[in-house]
Amino acid sequence: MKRVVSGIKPSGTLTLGNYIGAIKQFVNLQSTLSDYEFFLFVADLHAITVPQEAAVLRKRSRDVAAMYLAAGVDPNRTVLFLQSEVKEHAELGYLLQCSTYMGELERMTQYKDKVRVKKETGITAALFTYPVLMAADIIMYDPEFVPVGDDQKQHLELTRDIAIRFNNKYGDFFTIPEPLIPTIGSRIMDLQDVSKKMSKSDESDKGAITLYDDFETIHRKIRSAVTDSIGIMKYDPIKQPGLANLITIYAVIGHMDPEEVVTKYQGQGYAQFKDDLAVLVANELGTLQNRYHEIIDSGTLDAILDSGREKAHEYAFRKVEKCKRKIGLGRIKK
Ligand code: AQP
Repeated sequence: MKRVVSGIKPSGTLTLGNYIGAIKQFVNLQSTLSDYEFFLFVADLHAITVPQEAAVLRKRSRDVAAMYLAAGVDPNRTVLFLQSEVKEHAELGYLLQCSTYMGELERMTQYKDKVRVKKETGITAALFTYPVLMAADIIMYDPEFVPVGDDQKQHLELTRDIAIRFNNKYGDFFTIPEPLIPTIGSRIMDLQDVSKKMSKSDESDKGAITLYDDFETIHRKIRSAVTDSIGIMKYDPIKQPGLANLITIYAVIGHMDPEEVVTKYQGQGYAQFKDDLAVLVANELGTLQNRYHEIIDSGTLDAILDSGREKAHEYAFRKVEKCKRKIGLGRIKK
């Protein structure tokens, strides 16, 4: 059976960037790739690479699972689970660390970016080795495809390198996964600082629309989104990056091409476009939030996560046992 694997870490409040770059893409794939099996996890082990409050983390993990279901993930087609409940993830992560070089990890731009910001709070060893655990999360299930946003491209390349190296040394064992990066919306930028991507763990949420925002908040954030003084509707990510970011959001949510959005608002100022965009986003998120509220406190969510844990564990246990034998771990039985 061919497989797709994806995950999101519960490290903050989910943003429109996560929704467009990862969640929506995953749901679309589920309806287009009818002969595939889907594995989807809440990457709580990744969240603790930076300091977290225990109760908040537990709540966020549940929230992420509920949001995926609210967005349309079908539990009959997708194995949905919490990463920390399938212990083999950490085990395979360690085994793969033994096939990964320091130099490879030192080159990871996301690590370098996070170190720059988090210097004063201390850098954990796990933040450094994070991409290896991510490689384990993925190749554990032998997927063909991994839907991610553009920021995860480098980690996916490392995942492939680690899997290829392992296969070269121990014989064909892991499937080499391909990243699936959306053609539009692979990097939604911060609304206040368009040089950086919209992120869920940013201290201020002024530049990020969260999946829980109401219409007034969304309207205010979009109204104050940085654009330019050129005043002409054009999709130009280099010269008009703020506007291009908003056009991208409009295009993805409205199922249009960026150029169609430009044509629609040609000759009008940015204000009308921003007002309409706020309505479009609020409608989409409003529907999502209603479904989320139905799911979050229901016993169904626990039943789905229990069943996901069992199915994922069944696969992961067999994979890790085989992997250990390939490496030479375990006893010789007489
Ligand atoms: N701004 C974005 N635009 C498009 N896609 C995005 N993703 C994240 N931000 C954007 C995609 O969402 C998934 C989430 O992956 P993750 O939770 O493992 O971590 P991340 O990529 O580091 O996401 P964040 O929101 O920036 O989290 P923090 O702030 O905690 O580091 C991935 O598929 C990602 O590409």
